[in-house]
Amino acid sequence: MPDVDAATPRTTSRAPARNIVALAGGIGGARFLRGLLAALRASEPDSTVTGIGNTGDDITLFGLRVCPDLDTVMYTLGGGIDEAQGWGRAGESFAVKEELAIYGAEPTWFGLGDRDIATHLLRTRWLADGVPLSEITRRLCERWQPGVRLLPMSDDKVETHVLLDDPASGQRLVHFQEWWVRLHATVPAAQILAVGAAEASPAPGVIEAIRTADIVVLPPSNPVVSIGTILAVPGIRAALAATTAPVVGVSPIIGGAPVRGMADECLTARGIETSASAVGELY
Ligand code: FO1
Repeated sequence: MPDVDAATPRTTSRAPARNIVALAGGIGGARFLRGLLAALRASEPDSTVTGIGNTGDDITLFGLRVCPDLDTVMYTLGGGIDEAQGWGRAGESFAVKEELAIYGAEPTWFGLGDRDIATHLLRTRWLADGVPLSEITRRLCERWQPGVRLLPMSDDKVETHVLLDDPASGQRLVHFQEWWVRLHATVPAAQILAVGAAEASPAPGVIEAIRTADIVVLPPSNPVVSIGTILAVPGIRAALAATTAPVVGVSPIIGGAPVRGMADECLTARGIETSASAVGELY
C-alpha cells in the first residue's frame, strides 16, 4: 500500500470563492469597498466583488456628463482619488475651471478638475455615440482596474433633484448637486426626488449579480440619495428580497449622527428619524 502521505500532494484548503455584491454610493461606499477588498485579499483571495453604483448624483455641466459616485468608486479603488477630499482626482489642477470663471460662466460652484474632465469628455463622447453607461463604465475601469466589477444601477438617466422649502424665496426645484455643494444642504428640502427612477431599468448584470450573489452588502452610504436611489430602480428591491444570499446592511448612522456627510439632512427631508433602526426600516 503506497504511503499516501508521500504520494499525495498536500492540498492547502483554499478559502471559499464567494460572489459578493455591494450597493455603493460615493465616498462612504468607495471607502467601504476599499476595506472589503483588503480584507478579502487576506482571507478569501478568490472571491469577487460587484459594485452596483448610484447614478442619481449624475449631472450635466458645460455639456459634459459627470457621474460623481461611479467616478469616486473608480478613482478610490484605482488609486487616483484625492484622498483628502474623497472625490475628484489626486494631483488635480483647475485651469479649465479658472478660465470658465473668468468668462463668468456658471456654475462656478462645482469644481471640475482638468484630469477629471478627461473622464467626462470620454464618457460624453461615448454617450453621444449611443454607448450605454454600463459599457462606458467598463471601458473607463479598464484603465483604473478597481478590483471590482462596477455596474451603474441603470443605463437610463436618473437624477436626484431637491424641492427646496426656502423661507426667503419659496419652493423651487434644484439639482441635488446644487443643494449639496452650493447650498451645503443648509436650505430645508421639502422633497428629495429620484427623477426618472420609476421609468428606469436595472443595468445589464445588476439583477443577475444580486440573484447569484453569496452575500449582498448595503455599505454605509447615504441611505436616501445613494442606497435609496438604487433601491428606487424598479426590480432591484425585489431582487434583494428574492435572493437567497444574506443581505447585510452597515448603518451610516451611529449614535444618532451620520459618520460623515449630511445623511441626517436627507433623512429629515424624508421625515425619517436619524437612527440605524430607521434606516433599516427605510431599506
Ligand atoms: N463636492 C463638493 O463639495 N464640491 C465640489 O466642487 C465637487 C466637485 C466634484 C466633481 C466631480 C465629482 O465626481 C464629485 C465632486 N464633488 C464635489 C463631490 C460630489 O458632490 C459628491 O461626490 C456626490 O455627488 C455626493 O456623494
